This record gives sequence, C-alpha cells and structure tokens, in this order.
Amino acid sequence: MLPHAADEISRDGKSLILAYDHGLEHGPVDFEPNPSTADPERLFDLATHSAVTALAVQKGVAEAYYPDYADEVNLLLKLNGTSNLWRGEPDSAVNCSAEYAAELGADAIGFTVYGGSNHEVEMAEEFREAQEGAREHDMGVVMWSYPRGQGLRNDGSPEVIAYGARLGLELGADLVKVKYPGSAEAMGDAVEMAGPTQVVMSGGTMRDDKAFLRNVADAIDAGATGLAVGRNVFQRDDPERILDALEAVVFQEVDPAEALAI
Ligand code: FBP
Repeated sequence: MLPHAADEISRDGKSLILAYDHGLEHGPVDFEPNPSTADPERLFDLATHSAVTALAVQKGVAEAYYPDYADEVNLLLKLNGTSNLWRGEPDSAVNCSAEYAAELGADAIGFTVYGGSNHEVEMAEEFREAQEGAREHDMGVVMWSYPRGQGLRNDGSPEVIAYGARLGLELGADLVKVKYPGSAEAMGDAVEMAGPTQVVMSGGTMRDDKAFLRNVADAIDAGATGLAVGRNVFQRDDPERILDALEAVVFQEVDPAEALAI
C-alpha cells in the first residue's frame, strides 16, 4: 500500500517519472543533443509510452499541452522552480499553487527543497503549504530533495543524500527524489531513512546505456521504487529504446544487459 495518493503516479508500486522542467531549470542547452525535444509535444508523446507513470512539467507547459493528453498521461505538476540565470544561494520560486495544479488536472505535485541552503527555512514553509494543499485535493506529493548551498561541502555524499531522503519523510512527501548516491548500499541507507516515503533516483546527466541501467537496477535492488529521469531519456537519439529497457529493469526487474537486448 502506497502512502497517501502516490498510487496515481505509480504502477505496481513502482514509478517512472519523466521529468521535463529542464527548459526552466537549465535552459535551452539541455535540448541541444536532441533538438526536437525543445517541443513539449515530443515529451508528451514520449510520456504515453507504457513505461512512464507520470510527466513532470511546470505550469505553463501544462496549461498549453496537457489538455490534449489528459486521457493518456498522468500529470505531476512542479510547483516551484528557478532558472539557471539565477546565481544566488540555491532557492526556488513558487510558480503555482496546489489549488491551481488540481484545477489543471494534476495527479500529483512536485516541489524542490534545498536542505542546507540559506533559504531552507522559507522553502520548508512553502513546502508545507503545497503539501497540505495537495492533501486537500487528494494529489500525491513528490519532493525533489536536493541538499545544496554554501553550508554543504559535499552535496553528493551518501550521508547528505540519506538526510535528504529523510527530509521527505519528515516533511510529508509520498515520494522523495534523490540523486543516486553512488552505490546500492548507500541507496539502501537512503531508503531506510525514508521509511514509508518511497525513494526514486534522479536520472542525472547523460551516461552510456549500460552504466545508467546498472545504476537503476542497483537502486531498485536497494529498495528504491523507480526513478524520475529527464536528460538520460530525452537527450538520446532514440528515447523510446531506453524507455523500453527502463520498463524491463524497473517493472520486471530484468537484468540491464538483457533489457538492452529486448
Ligand atoms: P535529470 O534526470 O535530467 O537530471 O532530471 C531530473 C531533475 O531533477 C529535473 O527535474 C531538474 O530539472 C534537474 O534534474 C535538476 O538538476 P540539477 O539542478 O541537479 O542540475
């Protein structure tokens, strides 16, 4: 039984969230490897792949494109986000309310919390409002838990990632999205810290098929329930092929080498 409303964006207790907030977070540079992906319609089409349990986008993209896909795609509306043009201490503007997300038909909301940033306190308070709004509208809550900021020397260390996973439980997320901490053992620690909050790994910058799928398989073995991935899918020449392989690894727990041969 999944906590709260997360089953809307999961299948058989697993999730494969296609993340597509990069146009805001990183800018057009992320579309360069595969220019057709600058068009949100390409991503909505990809999100109809049977592997994908939800598509994460910002409000403007949802308003413009989701109505045509509402029957086929589960919407995870990212409520906060900031461009890469911003150069201050990590922070994220709240661009949408939980109420408006519900009006747009969202199944779940997404929210970034930068634990350790000088803005952590405000971000946690903003998360509270979003989380309680999501509960009122029976939407799942996914926390992008990315500890970072000037107080943190190594934001990729297993200890910091496990702490980030724990923030998901403490603050009331159904799913917490963390960076892959480098090993199955470290992912197991993060999963343990999150308790009933499900842990999904973030895709990260593009890697070769085998290394990427191996990390995903290790994360699943360690108790993670899936992944939220953007660039490692849409920057490839053939995103459908990696989605086929991910479907096998995440939902059927097929060995990565075999999954690539499918
Ligand atoms: P990727 O799988 O492409 O890393 O996307 C996951 C994600 O969390 C996106 O939702 C977000 O835009 C991006 O990574 C943020 O990454 P970072 O801030 O670490 O560069």
